[in-house]
Amino acid sequence: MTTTLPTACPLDCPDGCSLTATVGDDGRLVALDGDHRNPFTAGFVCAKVRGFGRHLDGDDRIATPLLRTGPKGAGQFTPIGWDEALDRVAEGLADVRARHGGEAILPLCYGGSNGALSHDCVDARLFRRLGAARLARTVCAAPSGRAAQGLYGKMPGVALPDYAHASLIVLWGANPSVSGTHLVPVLRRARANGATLVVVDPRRTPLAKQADLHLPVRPGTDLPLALALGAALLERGHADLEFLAAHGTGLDRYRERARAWSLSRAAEVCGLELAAIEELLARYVAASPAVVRCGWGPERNRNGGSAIAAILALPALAGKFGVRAGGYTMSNSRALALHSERAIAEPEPATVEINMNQVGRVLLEQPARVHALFVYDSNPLATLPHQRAVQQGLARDDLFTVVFEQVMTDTARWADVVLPATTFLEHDELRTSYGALAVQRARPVMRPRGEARSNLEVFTALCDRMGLSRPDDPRGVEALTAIILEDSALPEVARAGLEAADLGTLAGGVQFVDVFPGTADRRVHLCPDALDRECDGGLYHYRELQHDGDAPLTLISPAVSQRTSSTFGQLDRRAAAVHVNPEDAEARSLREGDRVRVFNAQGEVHCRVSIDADVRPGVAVLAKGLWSHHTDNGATANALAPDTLADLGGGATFNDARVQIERRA
Ligand SMILES: Nc1nc2c(c(=O)[nH]1)N[C@H]1C(S)=C(S)[C@@H](COP(=O)(O)OP(=O)(O)OC[C@H]3O[C@@H](n4cnc5c(=O)[nH]c(N)nc54)[C@H](O)[C@@H]3O)O[C@H]1N2
Ligand SMILES: Nc1nc2c(c(=O)[nH]1)N[C@H]1C(S)=C(S)[C@@H](COP(=O)(O)OP(=O)(O)OC[C@H]3O[C@@H](n4cnc5c(=O)[nH]c(N)nc54)[C@H](O)[C@@H]3O)O[C@H]1N2
Ligand SMILES: [Mo]
Repeated sequence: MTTTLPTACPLDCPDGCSLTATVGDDGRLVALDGDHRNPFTAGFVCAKVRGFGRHLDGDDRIATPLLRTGPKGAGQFTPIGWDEALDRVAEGLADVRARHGGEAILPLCYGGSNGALSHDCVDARLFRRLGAARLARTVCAAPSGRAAQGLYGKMPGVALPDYAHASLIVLWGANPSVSGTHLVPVLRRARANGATLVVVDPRRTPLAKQADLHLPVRPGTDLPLALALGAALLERGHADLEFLAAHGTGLDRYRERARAWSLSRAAEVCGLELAAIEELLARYVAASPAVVRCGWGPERNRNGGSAIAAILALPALAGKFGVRAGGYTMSNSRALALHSERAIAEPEPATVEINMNQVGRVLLEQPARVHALFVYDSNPLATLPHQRAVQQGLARDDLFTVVFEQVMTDTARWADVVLPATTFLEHDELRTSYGALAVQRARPVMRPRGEARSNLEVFTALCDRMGLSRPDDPRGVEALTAIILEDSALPEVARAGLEAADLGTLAGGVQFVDVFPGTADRRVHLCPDALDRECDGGLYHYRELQHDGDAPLTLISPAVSQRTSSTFGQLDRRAAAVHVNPEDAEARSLREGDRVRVFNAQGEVHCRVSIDADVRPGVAVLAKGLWSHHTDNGATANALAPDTLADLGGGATFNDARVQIERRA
């Protein structure tokens, strides 16, 4: 006998699928499929989620709490009971706090694949009450979030299903074929209705191959491209001055910054054909509804914040708002945000802040700042820049490290105590997606595997053990869910859906008709002061990264279909390859499948090479989210990625990595 139950995908992806789980009487997961409750899911799911059973019940799943028995990093552990594990963690944290102060404890969590019950909930209560250091969660979406906030106050974007009505779609540094696959059939429908597709991406992605126009921009140069388009709109009389007068501010300042960028200068800096930029401009001017789907590719470099701002300014300049499917989409996370300070029940202390992108550097070079590291909802050894520093930091004998995880990740191997976590099939979750307009409640569909416990249970237990709980603290799934829903500013229709059927959806609005900027004056700010002050050299100031002769290739590390960031990396044992253009391969006498060394002053990766005409010359590609078993020396793209920061939001600059490649003997 089997039972089929509703659930919802929590993974870091714009789509927010509604799922059905078919579970056997023995608790086995028989099937996990997409259903139609969230219409955007459209009855299908990606292969990763369909195969979730291999993550749930695979060999790498952590069954019990574990205590380190061998040297750090050796992966030698002995199972212990929860009582002992919680005692050890509580004692370890209390000891560090007593000797070095609360700020010497660093919670390390990104939480992209977590909802409102497993992230920024009782975990935050614990760390705030401990007076722990605060982590700036900058590894993703920090520059784009700042830009979208500054220009539009995070106005909700064009809803992804509305793309079917567009006549021009620009995918700008977004690759929905892997990173949000439910947009793909919508694009197909739009094109069947006559829409034109343009892709701006250094790689010929699957959709770039089908596109009417592909601009293989040099990584990190979206800023000059977007500014040149903006300047040309203004200079050639294509700007919608009436719209800008009614709904915009900052035009003069924008114009002043953009005017230095002619289309031909941009062509040179961006490594593009002038004719291709002219064609993009002409198509954009002519089409309505025209929508820009801005992805996260353009933000992961030193110019990332200004680049996103310049891209998002285009629909305002060109007057593309005001019609269904006209405008832009970045993140829709603000449309159905879930958050409650009352649920945390402790104000955020003004303790020291550590930028997530520089955790390695801090652990290694300023060891006195962090004596206890508590990792959860994150796999830093696989996902943070400057991997060698992260690893050497984790190797510190004086660092007390707790890793709370579902599976034995590269990071967990360095822990002193490992705590086994439940997955979304085994715990309660409350989740909103950042693309599709859906908010969902997922209830457990099976009993936890082994001894696994949810974040909620574990952080509550730690608060109790450390004497940090208070009688009036909200506790437990029901109380916390009720408070979070009460405090979150959900539109009534979404709230009603959630209450009736665990799923609230929202129809997409028309930008500047039904939805407006969240800025104080409800206008678009083309050059907001706050961003201007934050950027070194001012907003829209382009910073060229000098190519050092020893490392002439730009290494980018985009998302791939096998993983969500590093999640599921244990399931794919195939060796990774660095992809390079035939021209760059020939210049280095590389043949398909050769063993190579990809290196720069910071680190090196030993892997295979794949010769790939879909990668533009001058660029090398090594996938995001690799684990140590994917390469010959255990290092990944993150060993080569710098821990310098983007111009806005302290964001990551993974794609500023510069490398050389040579054949290994
Ligand atoms: N399967 C899968 N899905 C995912 C994820 C995953 O890892 N795997 N990750 C999730 C997360 S955390 C996120 S943030 C989103 C990301 O979603 P996307 O933004 O769609 O994905 P990315 O791979 O980060 O980048 C998109 C594209 O940007 C290109 N790119 C790189 N540098 C530049 C540049 O300088 N300019 C331009 N124009 N393009 C550039 C890359 O070649 C890539 O094709 O996806 C989410 N969905
Ligand atoms: N080189 C390179 N690196 C990158 C990027 C890049 O473009 N290039 N992109 C960056 C981006 S966009 C992002 S978002 C980050 C993501 O980086 P991370 O936040 O580290 O994301 P994941 O690798 O998915 O790790 C999440 C971990 O949390 C665990 N987990 C899931 N649910 C729970 C739970 O309920 N409880 C507990 N305790 N654990 C749980 C999962 O098993 C998984 O190991 O990576 C960044 N890293
Ligand atoms: Mo991300």
